[in-house]
Amino acid sequence: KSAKKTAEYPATVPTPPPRAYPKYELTKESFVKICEILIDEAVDDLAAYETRVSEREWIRKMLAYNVLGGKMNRGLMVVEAGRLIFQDRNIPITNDDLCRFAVLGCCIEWLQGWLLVADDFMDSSVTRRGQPCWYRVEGVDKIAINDAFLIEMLMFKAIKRHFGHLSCYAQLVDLVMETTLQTELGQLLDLRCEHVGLNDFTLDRWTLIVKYKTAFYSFYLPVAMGMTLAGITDSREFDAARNILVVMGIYFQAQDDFLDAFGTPEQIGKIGTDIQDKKCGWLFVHAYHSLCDPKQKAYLDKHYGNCSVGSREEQNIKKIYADVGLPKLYADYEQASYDKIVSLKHAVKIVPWSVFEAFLKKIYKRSK
Ligand code: DMA
Ligand code: MG
Ligand code: MG
Ligand code: MG
Repeated sequence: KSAKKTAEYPATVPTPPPRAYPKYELTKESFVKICEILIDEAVDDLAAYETRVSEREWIRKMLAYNVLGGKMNRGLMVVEAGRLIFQDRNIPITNDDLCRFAVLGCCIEWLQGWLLVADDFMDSSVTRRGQPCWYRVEGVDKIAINDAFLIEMLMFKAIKRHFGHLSCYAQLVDLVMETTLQTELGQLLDLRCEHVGLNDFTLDRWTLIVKYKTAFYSFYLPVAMGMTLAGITDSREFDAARNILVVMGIYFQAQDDFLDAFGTPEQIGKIGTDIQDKKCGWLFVHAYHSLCDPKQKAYLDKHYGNCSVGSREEQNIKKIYADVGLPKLYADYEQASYDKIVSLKHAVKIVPWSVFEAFLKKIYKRSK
């Protein structure tokens, strides 16, 4: 079936076929190897666009900097979902199948890569994955904006190269585009907070922001990709999976918000910026609306979003968060979220519960 040619239009630069797949080992190293092959393919393809060697080297370096070095949870979950769906149906999975799941997994890592390049620029962040944010690297600065767009389009090229000849191609592209739109709408809602009064930072607003900016691309997309490539077509099953995964994604972003203030940079690979960025974060919402006394609330009114990284005011706000008992509330919330997710177990009929369990295991009580 791979002999069939990718659909090409008259004005398109031809997409060369992918390289032969290596032996896949179900390890993170094997997954990273696929990601490196995709980088090589992407860079090689650019010769047909009259790019010069120096630009191709820029792109190689830029991709390696921004798509490798993460935990790869999202990408690895595509392989895991695919593998478990095949296993559940007693279909033997071939090496090519595993590699295709891994290619889609890498595509999520690229999607995440460009979202983070843009997110760090917009959030004025300092570090990411234990190194300077891409826009802060010498000689990058505003080029990071174009680089973010480039990673996105090179991801679509990779999907075309590896899946263009398959019948699920259009569905995969549509899935990625819809998910990107949802994420961008979430980012808009998140970034607009800078111009919204603190009284409007409600739990409902927080839930809406994180559902869109995080849950769809981080949790629904990996499983939906695995389902699509495994040939699942029942839209009710996609709905059922999405309902569970959105709950998981919301919980995941609550963890991200908690770690922004209470995680160490060594643990999380980044320096928290939510307090100075005036984010509608999980900690703030609970502190401001239900836990603070009038004096503490007045301090937040004065300094939240109005202080710098590492400042005394930022430290004091973190102290308020601790004093009002947020770590305990968070621990209870973690348990409640876990229980809620497990209670949704019977909603899925085709995708085995082990897929959701594997995801939950990766994130439950995480500290990085
Ligand atoms: C993450 O929000 C959302 C996207 C779409 C990248 P965030 O700014 O809280 O993420 P981080 O804490 O990793 O900067
Ligand atoms: Mg950010
Ligand atoms: Mg952000
Ligand atoms: Mg964050």
